[in-house]
Order: sequence, then C-alpha cells, then structure tokens
Amino acid sequence: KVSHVSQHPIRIGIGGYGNLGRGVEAAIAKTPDMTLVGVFTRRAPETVTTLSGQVPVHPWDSLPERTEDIDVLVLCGGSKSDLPEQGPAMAALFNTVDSFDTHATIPEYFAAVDAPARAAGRTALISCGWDPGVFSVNRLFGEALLPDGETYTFWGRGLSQGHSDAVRRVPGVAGAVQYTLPADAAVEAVRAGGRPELSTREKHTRECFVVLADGADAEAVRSEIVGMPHYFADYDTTVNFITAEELERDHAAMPHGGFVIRSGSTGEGNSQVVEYRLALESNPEFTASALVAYARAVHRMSAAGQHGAKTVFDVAPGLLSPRPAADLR
Ligand code: API
Repeated sequence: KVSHVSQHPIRIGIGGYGNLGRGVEAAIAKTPDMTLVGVFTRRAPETVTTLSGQVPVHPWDSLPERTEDIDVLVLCGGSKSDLPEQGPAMAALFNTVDSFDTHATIPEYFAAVDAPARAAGRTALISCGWDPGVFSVNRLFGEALLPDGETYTFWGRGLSQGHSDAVRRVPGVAGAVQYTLPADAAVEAVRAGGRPELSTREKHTRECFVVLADGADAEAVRSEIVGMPHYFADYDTTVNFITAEELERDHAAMPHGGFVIRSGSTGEGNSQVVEYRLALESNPEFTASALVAYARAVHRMSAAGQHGAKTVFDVAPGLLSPRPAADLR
C-alpha cells in the first residue's frame, strides 16, 4: 500500500463468481486503493468458495439493498445471456464495469445501458477487457497516428472465454472450451510491413473441445456450434468431442493473447509498423485486471458527474492509474 493513495479505498462489488469473478478478486488483492465489499451470486451463496475464503458471498437478489456501500459493481457474467439482462438492470442501481464482448451488438448494448445509467446518475463502462477493451484503444491509436494504413488484429493461439461460454450454452453441451488460432503466415506478412486484404475466415480458425451431455446428438450439437452467428458462422470451426476427464486434464489452463498491428506509411511512403502484443497465461485474470483498472476510472468519472454509458474510448489514461495526476506529471 502506498502513501499517496486516498484513505478511502474504492469499494468494489463482484457480480457473478466464475473465472472472471475470481480474476477480479485476485486483481483487487494487488491494488493499493481498492477494497472488496463482497461477491454476489445467483447460486446458493454457501456453495461458493472464494479464492481467499475471506470475502463475504451474498445472494444476487440482495444487490438492490447495497447501493450505498458499493462504489463500483464489476459485472462478471457472460455476453451471450447474462449481460444483456444484468447490464441495463444494474446500471440503474450502481456504477458498473462489464466485459460485454459481442463486437457486432455493442451499439445496441450501449444504448440499453445508457438510458438507465443516465436516469439514475450512474456511470456504466461497457465492453472493457482486452478485446474489446485494451486492444480497441490500441487500434484507435494506430488509426489516429497513421491515417494512411491498415489495422490487423490477430488472436491466439488461446482460449476465448466468450466463445467457450457460448458453446457451453448450446443444448446438449455439458462442458466445452474454444481455442482461437491465428493464421501464422498472415501475421508474418503484416509484421513485415505488408498490407494484405484478409477476410475474417483467412485470419483465424476456431477449434472446440466439447463434452456431450447424456443422450445428446453429436451432429446436432456440431451444426449448432459452427452456424452460430457472431461467434462461429464466419470462421472455419472444428468440433472435437472429448470426455469430461479429458476436458479437466488437458484444458484447464486458460492462456490467450494476440497482436494489434497498424501497418501504415507517412510522408513519401516510409513504412511505419506499430505492434501491441499480449502473451497471457490466464485470459480471465488479465481481463479482470483491465476491469479493475477501469473501475477506478469509473469511480472518478462518476464523482465528476460524467454519467451514462461509456466505453474505453471515453476514459482518459490518467484516470486508470492509482497515482494522482500531479504525481504522473
Ligand atoms: C478470440 C478473441 C478473444 C478476445 C478476448 C475475450 C474472450 O476470438 O479468441 O472472450 O476471451 N475474440 N473477449
């Protein structure tokens, strides 16, 4: 804990306690200026064990009674079915941060969260994490600094939480993980300063490992996965069926990463390549680390009267730091 941090730590609530919720707990343990009020869960609270064992666990339905003791509620649910419901409802009660990551429907999700947040005088930062989130900011930097150029995002090889969650919600699926694989030759061509035109399908492939529920029809499950809009329809996807033991034994780690590359030119054609790279041993812990840094900014923006839905583009970088502005200067 450092001395220049305010004596009043930012009080954080965790909404939902899966991989991301655990990551938020771990991230808060490493921040000097935040304290964890509790975990809120739709499961029976006594069945939830937190990492530290020290965090109180409360029923989700008790959240409306806690509006005075939580500065920022970090929503840790999935984009497929949790956040579309929880995001707007919680933005009417709390300042929130979430990691809504269905890129194509971010505009409508923004609108759904913005109205209740404005009406309640709350600040709701949506679609934060690393992509969308930190990668989005790096794409913007690349495009603003090098207007004559192309932007490329490559993910993986790694385990996408969003896609894994979407597969787990397919009827007949008892467990699943999804790996995103970048097309290595395309990555190298872009790094070398090329500007190839690459379709969604040419940049990545997707590989699923699925445990079927008892009596489920493998072919029906496979076709529902590969045809899923936003998640798989635009990619070549392979689905491998495995046992629950294999899922646990071979797929417990959750690595991920990737690159944002802006390949551009300035002046009379000097090539300028900018790359931002992530190599992550734990995708959810890094996503949670981003959510926690942005929760600090949300707390400050709310105190400054900047209400409504926000995205990472609306957050000044200095607000992410626990260090005061004068110290940063
Ligand atoms: C992928 C990326 C992962 C982005 C990170 C995060 C996640 O296809 O692997 O769901 O893990 N869209 N949104």
